[in-house]
Amino acid sequence: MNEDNMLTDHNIHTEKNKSNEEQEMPNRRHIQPNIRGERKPTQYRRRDYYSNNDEETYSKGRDDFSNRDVRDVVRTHYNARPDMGTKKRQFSPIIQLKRFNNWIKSVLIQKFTPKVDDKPLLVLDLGCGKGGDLIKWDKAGIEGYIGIDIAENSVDQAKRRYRELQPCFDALFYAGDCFSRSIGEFLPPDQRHFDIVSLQFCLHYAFESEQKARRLLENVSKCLSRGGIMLGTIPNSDIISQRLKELPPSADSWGNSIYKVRFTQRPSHTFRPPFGIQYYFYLEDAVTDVPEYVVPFEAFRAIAETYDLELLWQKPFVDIFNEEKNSETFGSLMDRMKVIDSNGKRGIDPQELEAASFYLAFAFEKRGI
Ligand code: GTG
Repeated sequence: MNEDNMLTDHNIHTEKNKSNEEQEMPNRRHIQPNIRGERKPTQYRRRDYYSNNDEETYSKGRDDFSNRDVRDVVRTHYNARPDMGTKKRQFSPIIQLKRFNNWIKSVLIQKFTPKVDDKPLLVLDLGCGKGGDLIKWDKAGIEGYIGIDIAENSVDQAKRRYRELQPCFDALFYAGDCFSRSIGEFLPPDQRHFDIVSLQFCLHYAFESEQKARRLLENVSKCLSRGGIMLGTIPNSDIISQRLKELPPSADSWGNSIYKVRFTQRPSHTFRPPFGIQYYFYLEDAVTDVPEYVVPFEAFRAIAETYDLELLWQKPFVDIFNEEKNSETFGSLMDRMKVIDSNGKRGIDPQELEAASFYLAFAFEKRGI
């Protein structure tokens, strides 16, 4: 086992490093007395779960990144993005949108994390990035976490954040591409059993080809136990279809001052065949004109079903906001996460809301054996 992946060094945490999310979100451990407090007994520790690793055997799935293609553009882009830290992040021109999207992910995670006290929850975060969801998973009361991302610099930042945050779960982080390779090549057998697989803002890269989309869903399905949950966030193909229909014939892009979607080849709004429909996405202070692919939702749902993943729920971000903004749990969470518009009301300003309306959230359940 590579010691670098074994993150148990918890001594560099300071209060000043805490984000809004960390300071303000209610922690399930605090709500449920039987899981309150310190770590669970040692049988729930990572060392016991993830034992007998053979780094030599299972490192072959991790990439040497020798073939330059779209995934290298994506990887290079995220590798080049500095981690600005929580203080500077507050001054991001899209901080409202970032808070809003993080609130949406918190809602999704809290809604679909099983509420079980007698069983440790294990999470696989495919496309973990810089570890932006570590606090959310900690609040959800999980016991084990594996984060994988194609951008090795992001993975290093995620490891650093894990050390800073000292969450109450054990974690491993890997750099590699599990959209192209079998998870069996990637993780040793004792690291392949999860209750939740999370795919936040990353599934669209897999829709470059049917092969990649299938590979990813096969990996997810293999890793989930029966009743396990696959959840995530993706661009909303209904919105993309609607915007394409509304575009004048000569136009190939839309957006506003903070985001832009640009097709190199304008597709039919029905998205057939449903793979490889490429566009470039720009979001101020986040994504700089990176190629990604439409995820036609019905095709996604149908393929997922062939891997025993059944759709439980899907909702556009804006609908989640409208439904949950006044709810007891998530409305007050919105206040605590400072998701407020320029008038001091719950929500975000119109430009940011338009960018947020580009996305939907989903949850599937693993059926079968
Ligand atoms: P982002 O990753 O800059 O969001 P943050 O919330 O700042 O993340 N978007 C993102 N991606 C990857 C895509 C994509 O592939 N396609 C499309 N179409 N859109 C994408 O991304 C910003 C926005 O870009 C997203 O909301 C999407 O709309 C879009 P991060 O810095 O990780 O912050 C998350 C959490 O971590 C917050 O709670 C922070 O307070 C906390 N945090 C931030 N920095 C630090 C730190 O230095 N230390 C610790 N401990 N926590 C930190």
